[in-house]
Amino acid sequence: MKITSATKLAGVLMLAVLGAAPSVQAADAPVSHSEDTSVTAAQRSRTRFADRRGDVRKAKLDIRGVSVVNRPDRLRVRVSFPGVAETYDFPTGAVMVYLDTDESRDGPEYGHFMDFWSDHRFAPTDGWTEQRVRAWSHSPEGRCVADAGVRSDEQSKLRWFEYVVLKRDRCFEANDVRVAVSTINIGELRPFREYRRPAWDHLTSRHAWTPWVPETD
Ligand SMILES: [Ca+2]
Ligand SMILES: [Ca+2]
Repeated sequence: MKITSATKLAGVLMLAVLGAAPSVQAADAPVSHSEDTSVTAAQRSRTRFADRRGDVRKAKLDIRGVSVVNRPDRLRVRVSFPGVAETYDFPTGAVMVYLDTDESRDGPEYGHFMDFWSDHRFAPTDGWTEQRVRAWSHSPEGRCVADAGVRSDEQSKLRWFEYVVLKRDRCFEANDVRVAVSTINIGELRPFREYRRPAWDHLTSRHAWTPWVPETD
């Protein structure tokens, strides 16, 4: 019974996560890989970074690659995984996407932080630590919250998650960026169990930055 309730709750929470920023999702046309003629400007300007396959004990959050689309109006960071057979067969754990926007300051300035079955937060950082601030907080709803959202592959089979943030004065302001990505897998939801040790994966290595990705039209 406990698992059934948890699963239902998880579904509701996940919908809340995916529906957190409808304005962002509605503005992004679905990405199609089917025909060359359907390639969008965003795809042409996508910069890809690869990570080794199978370099983590648990497969679900094995980072396969990260791509970045850095446009004047928004930043999109897509993290790709192996995928699962069943919709919402997600692990418990988290994805962290750190953003460096200022080379003169050590470490990231911002990050997307997504806990599976819980919530997604965009926040400034202090060093590599999330600093929740009112502007980006959901309670009370901050003035910048609607700018950051999450998308996933159409069938929610953990093939990729994309973290989007709009560029806006006094919210997220950036030109060139670089990213660092980490995942932590702490267990399974169905049936529920926690691993004795969490499984970490990083884009190449912990706190390693990609090269700078210039802003392009
Ligand atoms: Ca990997
Ligand atoms: Ca920095």
